[in-house]
Amino acid sequence: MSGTVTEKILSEHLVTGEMTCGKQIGIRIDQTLTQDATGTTAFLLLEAIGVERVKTDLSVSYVDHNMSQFGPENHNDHLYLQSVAGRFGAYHSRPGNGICHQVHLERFARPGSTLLGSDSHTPTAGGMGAVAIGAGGLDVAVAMAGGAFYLGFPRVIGVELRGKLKPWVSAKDIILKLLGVLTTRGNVGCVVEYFGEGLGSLPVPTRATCTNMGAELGVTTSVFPSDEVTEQFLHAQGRGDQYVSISADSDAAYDPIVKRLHAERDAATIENIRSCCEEVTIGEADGSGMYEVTFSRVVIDLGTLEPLAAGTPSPDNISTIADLAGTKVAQVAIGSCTNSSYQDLMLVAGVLKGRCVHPAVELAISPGSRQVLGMLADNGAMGDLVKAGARILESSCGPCIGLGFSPADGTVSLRTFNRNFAARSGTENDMVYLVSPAVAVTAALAGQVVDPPAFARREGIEYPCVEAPQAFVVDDGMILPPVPQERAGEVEIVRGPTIVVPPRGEKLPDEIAGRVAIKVGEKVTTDHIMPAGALLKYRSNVPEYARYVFNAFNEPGAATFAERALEMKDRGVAAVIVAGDSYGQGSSREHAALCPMYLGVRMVIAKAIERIHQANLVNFAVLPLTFADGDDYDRIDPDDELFVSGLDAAITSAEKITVRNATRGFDFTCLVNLAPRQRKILSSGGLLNYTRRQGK
Ligand code: MIC
Ligand code: SF4
Repeated sequence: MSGTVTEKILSEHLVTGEMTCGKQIGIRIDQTLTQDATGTTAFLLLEAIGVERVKTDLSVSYVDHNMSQFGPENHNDHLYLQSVAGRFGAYHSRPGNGICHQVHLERFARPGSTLLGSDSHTPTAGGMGAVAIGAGGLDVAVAMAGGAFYLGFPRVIGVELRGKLKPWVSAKDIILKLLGVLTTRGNVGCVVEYFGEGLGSLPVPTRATCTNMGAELGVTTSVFPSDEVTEQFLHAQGRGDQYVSISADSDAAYDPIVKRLHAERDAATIENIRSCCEEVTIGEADGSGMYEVTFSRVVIDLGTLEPLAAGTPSPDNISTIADLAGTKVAQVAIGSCTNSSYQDLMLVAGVLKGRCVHPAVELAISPGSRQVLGMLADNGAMGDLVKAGARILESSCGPCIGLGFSPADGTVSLRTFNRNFAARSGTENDMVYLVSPAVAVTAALAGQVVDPPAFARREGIEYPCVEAPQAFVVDDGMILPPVPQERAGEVEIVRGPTIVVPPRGEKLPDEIAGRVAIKVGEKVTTDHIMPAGALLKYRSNVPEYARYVFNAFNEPGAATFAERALEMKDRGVAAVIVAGDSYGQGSSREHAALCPMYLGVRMVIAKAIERIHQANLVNFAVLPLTFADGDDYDRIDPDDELFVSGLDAAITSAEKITVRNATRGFDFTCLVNLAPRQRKILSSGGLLNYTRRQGK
């Protein structure tokens, strides 16, 4: 088939549906990945589905999130995951082997394949020419059981790269530039596809940084073509035989992009669009000052990019490093699945060699994988990092998910990560900037934000030109292969007492007499709904973890959201969540649906709900509705009684439903934005019930 890379891979994997924008398609999934924080639930649900063995070409269970092991919970999870992976025919990447996305890129990702992962940064493998999508654990369990994955056929946003990056400018600056153009909002149902002559100079890990952080755009995934650069990387990983070439045809058509933007509030975005998009048209402003801005593709001239940063609370809150120069920095963290590759850390080591971190700065470095760590140890770069005063953390998510290395009150932390949602670092009112390794390491030496090339000139630091290795050191000793089918029955699944079978969804009643249990504002992330950090250890125990739903909004001394919701549940009143735009942004964690469901939440009404979270709500039989008129959001208050009837029919086929606000005495219309299969899932009381009924 001719077309874009996205179209080619999707058409090869199509099992059902029509390849027309917005229409639901089902695709075959070649590979899955799970990580421990979502993986225990995914495997418990796989067990509940009732298959004997995973049916994908390859499934890998990684342990990389919950590694601090305060109390027995984390180790219980590890033992469960190792045993259940062995029994069900999945590979198991042991704690210490690295962050799932980095290891998957190195050892398993294949061009032209489909990968579904229970982590929102699964698109990292798009840097290798795979269609790699993040989803809830139950969707991944269904894929492991051989079921298709369903999605709306995407709009493909073309991003043309021209020219070559200057020294000290890198992948992070490309994706931050793109976040400044596309923002974190309004990209649901799209795929970002990179093309152009600029690709040739970007190694696979650089590409993977761009596709990884594409998750922050809210797109379904991001993808690069598979070319000689991909071939070289696969070859260096000892996997040259897995190379296939995939590129868009010269006549491939990318979809036009339409964004609704506010003339004043979004002035910077409009400026970015004007400066680097083609065929830009700006429509008439409506009564509320919103414009429709249309453009055909994004064009980024790599040679003109400057180092950038994204400040708390959103990855699209972009500034230039020139603007931030002089800002005092107390902490620098280099790592995460976004920027902890061999090349990233060799650059950092090259800058630090023979120098020492600024006395006002604490520097932590977490290598992305055991391969990266081992190679740095072998070639001496690790010695340079250690001698420079860097604190070497293990190869895991660590500070990226608020597990350790939280910054001090009132201080600035520079991180090479992908998310900077308020308090994600573990510190209230944190001031985190997401930056490239070059910006991070120069700030660690200077004690303040500096322009890397200018600082390097002043200090006599030569730009460390890091070549892509001809051969990575390959040692898969920490990846346990599946137990052969004939012996799988002998594997005992280890279930510590903190591994609790998750509750099931229940069919919605035809009528809901509910109450607004909470009303939240715009861009509420899954981190706000289900906090991670120190509470991440309760992931395998929904009743315990559910106590912390909406912890970020709980007031000291007042009843928590969980207490209020459970009290309503006891009285037979359904809890309703009312939310603003982009509700459920961020992670794939299905606990953000599962735990509220456990507390009695039956309905979410928002101005807009993000893709993965919307799917997770449906999977656990919570009804996601959106306001037909966003202004109705302002007419609802916490504790209002809401009444809705005729749900059976609405779920089966209606596009709209009327909700009565009994407290304020008015009716408002909500959109029932559900794909046909989602309607069936809701009618069955959730994806688990639906899948069992389908026999897979
Ligand atoms: C994240 O970066 O927020 C996480 C932690 O990796 C999540 C997954 C989870 O909540 O377990 C994600 O990105 O999906
Ligand atoms: Fe781990 Fe952070 Fe990557 Fe999530 S974003 S997988 S927490 S490193």
